[in-house]
Amino acid sequence: MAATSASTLLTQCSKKPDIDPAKKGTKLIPTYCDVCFWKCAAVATVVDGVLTKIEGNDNDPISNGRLCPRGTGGIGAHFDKDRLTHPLMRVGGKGEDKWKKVTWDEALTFIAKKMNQIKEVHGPESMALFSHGVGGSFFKHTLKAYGSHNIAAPSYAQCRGPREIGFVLTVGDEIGAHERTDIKNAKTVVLIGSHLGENMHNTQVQEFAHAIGNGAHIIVVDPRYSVAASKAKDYLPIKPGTDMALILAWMHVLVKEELYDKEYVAKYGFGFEAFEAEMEEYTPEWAFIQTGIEPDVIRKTARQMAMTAPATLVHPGRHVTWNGDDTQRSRAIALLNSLLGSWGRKGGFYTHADKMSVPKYPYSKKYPEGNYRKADRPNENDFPFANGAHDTLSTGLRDATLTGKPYPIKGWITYGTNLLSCLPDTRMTIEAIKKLDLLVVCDIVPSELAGWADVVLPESTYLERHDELSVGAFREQPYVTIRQPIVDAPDDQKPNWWIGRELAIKLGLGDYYPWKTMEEYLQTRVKSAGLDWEKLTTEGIILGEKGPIYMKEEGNDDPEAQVEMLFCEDTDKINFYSNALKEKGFDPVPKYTAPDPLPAGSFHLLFGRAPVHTFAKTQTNPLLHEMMPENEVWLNAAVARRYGLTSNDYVKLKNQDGIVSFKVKVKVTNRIRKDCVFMVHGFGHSARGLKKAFGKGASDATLVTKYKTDPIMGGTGMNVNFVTLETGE
Ligand SMILES: Nc1nc2c(c(=O)[nH]1)N[C@H]1C(S)=C(S)[C@@H](COP(=O)(O)OP(=O)(O)OC[C@H]3O[C@@H](n4cnc5c(=O)[nH]c(N)nc54)[C@H](O)[C@@H]3O)O[C@H]1N2
Ligand SMILES: Nc1nc2c(c(=O)[nH]1)N[C@H]1C(S)=C(S)[C@@H](COP(=O)(O)OP(=O)(O)OC[C@H]3O[C@@H](n4cnc5c(=O)[nH]c(N)nc54)[C@H](O)[C@@H]3O)O[C@H]1N2
Ligand code: SF4
Ligand SMILES: [Mo]
Repeated sequence: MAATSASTLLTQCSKKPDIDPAKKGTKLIPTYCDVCFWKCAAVATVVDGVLTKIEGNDNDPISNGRLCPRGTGGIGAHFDKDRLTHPLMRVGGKGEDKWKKVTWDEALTFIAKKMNQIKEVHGPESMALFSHGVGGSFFKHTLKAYGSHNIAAPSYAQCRGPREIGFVLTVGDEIGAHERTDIKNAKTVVLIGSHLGENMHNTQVQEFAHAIGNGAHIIVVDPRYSVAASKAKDYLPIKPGTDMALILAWMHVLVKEELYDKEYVAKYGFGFEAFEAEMEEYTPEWAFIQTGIEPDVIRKTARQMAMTAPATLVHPGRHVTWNGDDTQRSRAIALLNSLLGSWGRKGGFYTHADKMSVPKYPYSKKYPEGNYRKADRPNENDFPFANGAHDTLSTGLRDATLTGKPYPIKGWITYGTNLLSCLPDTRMTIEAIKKLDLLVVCDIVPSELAGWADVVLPESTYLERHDELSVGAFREQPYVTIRQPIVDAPDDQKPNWWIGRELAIKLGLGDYYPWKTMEEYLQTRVKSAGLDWEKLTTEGIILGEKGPIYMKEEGNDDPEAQVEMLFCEDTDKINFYSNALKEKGFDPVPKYTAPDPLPAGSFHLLFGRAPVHTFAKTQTNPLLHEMMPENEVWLNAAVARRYGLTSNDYVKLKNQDGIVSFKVKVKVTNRIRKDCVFMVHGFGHSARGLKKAFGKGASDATLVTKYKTDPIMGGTGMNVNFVTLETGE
């Protein structure tokens, strides 16, 4: 994207900053990006006190000195005229969108009073927090100090949760974010739905480009001819919801043709015989009937994978909550990689090097003992494998709010998440909100969810605040990165750490915050790690000692391959057969479940990302808005002809439950199956305060009223909705 001039941005500014003589000149300030959660380190340029551009930090292994288009356009958030400017309290009925401006003191006093009432009547666990992103850290701290552990994130059970559990059950470890996929060194890359290039997670896209440049063989499985598909040697336009059948057939071919890595499987595998016996029936001919992919294509692609193994990466995806059997599908992907011997090996999956040791802030006060049983599962035995570190189920907390079981939830605080665009069935979310005694929404813009709040707290953007350190390792390189304020917040917005701290003080929990400023907090952490504060704040990043990333194996003295691999806890092996699943009544070897049949005249509703937007959170950013103001609905050309539609006509979509979308522009294309429509997630905003984005395009979220819950870990499969087209006005 071309750098936007300061004057262009200034015309978009809600309040022109005073040019203070002290601010004259050009300053470069390092930080890390927050337009998504990839945490690319960046350097912002400020001219005469005005933020003019942001670029990648050359020393950062995550950005490699380059930001994605969203990161570059991220500075628009600072200039957004639609921003929240002051704390707001509801004066009308819930959801009527009638407000009075209040001071921070009034807002936080009100919240604290309500929270203390809830605690008195129902116990502290009746307050829940929904939070996405690093900025939620201090809200979490305050809520735990108050006595509740009901803290959920839609980036888990609506995103990658089933993938993590599927891999833990199979190879004994999570994929994690950043993904540990060795795309750069892979000779064959298989993408099952992962739409890299539209999904813009920076380093993955850079590595994907690198792999293509190196002549890697790309196989893409997607009902839609994605950007990644356009780079593929084999494109498999699969019938939606049938990927498990394809993966099983691939494994059938590898086993039957004895193309799998026998040595690897014999050495590291558990239960292979039972697995092998179950693969017998999944012939490519059987899979053809399910998936629509020709048997010879299935055989050919399986052989291709075997040919370059172990440098064959079957990408595990990230947003995998599709059909409700997502843990098992992810497990099948882990098994396919295991047959190829790619887990732990170069060109397959590596392990990030160890992070640098940066001690937590030395708080002396412990969180209170309380009801640590979370409210997201009415029965203890529900979703037996939802037991990761970040396991709380957002829809479970919503159900508890609706039913009062296992105990009532009476208050929600939300931070950096719009529950009306990320949870399935927004009707249930609204019903749950109606039952609450308190809804606090902390956001930067007046989102749909903010419209239902009792109190709205306006946060300063990531360009105007400090945040928690980013302590991580990408491939062999450990790093610590800092986020620091580039410019002042234009109005009465405050940073999350200030809000979390002040709220704790109002709740009588001030002892949990012995520090006064974020700089003091950060300096304590940085100094206790023995790192140079001056260097970190001026360079933005401190790099650690590089470490090995591949599995240690006999006969391989490559210094990169010295990681002691731990496999599954129960067997110390890769579980081709899972006793853990069997014990809980699940299939020990993945099986295929056919998707619900498509009703006549309907289409599968598919959705995904566009390179210039993140979720439902960037549509009001003036720079990103300009690049893509609305989404389109992709329609196969033959189908469009039948409906008499051409590109740029508008239609509405109606789902199986009678929900009708806003009108949305048609994109006529041969790049999608005839039984599917596709749209980019995050558009069709219905909040009137989002002036630029209001009514532009359609929302997939409102059409996702149906979902299938994964019985293993509680993820919500949302790719199970059907729509019809409503033409005419
Ligand atoms: N229908 C449907 N649902 C989905 C998905 C989908 O594709 N389709 N994707 C799923 C996936 S993969 C994920 S990870 C989740 C994502 O879900 P979320 O992360 O919850 O994403 P959004 O719903 O866009 O909510 C982000 C909110 O944070 C606000 N925000 C932005 N910056 C800041 C800030 O600095 N401070 C504060 N306080 N707020 C800020 C935005 O204005 C917005 O209201 O959604 C999941 N749900
Ligand atoms: N620009 C941008 N990049 C992002 C994000 C963003 O908001 N904006 N969000 C980030 C986050 S949190 C996540 S989780 C990822 C999500 O990105 P990914 O994990 O890559 O993708 P998904 O959302 O799972 O899948 C979308 C793709 O799956 C295809 N698809 C739909 N149904 C099926 C099916 O049944 N089978 C197959 N094989 N394919 C199917 C769709 O056509 C589409 O191409 O993106 C990340 N990167
Ligand atoms: S991938 Fe893009 S939006 Fe995400 S952190 Fe990096 S530059 Fe920012
Ligand atoms: Mo996600």
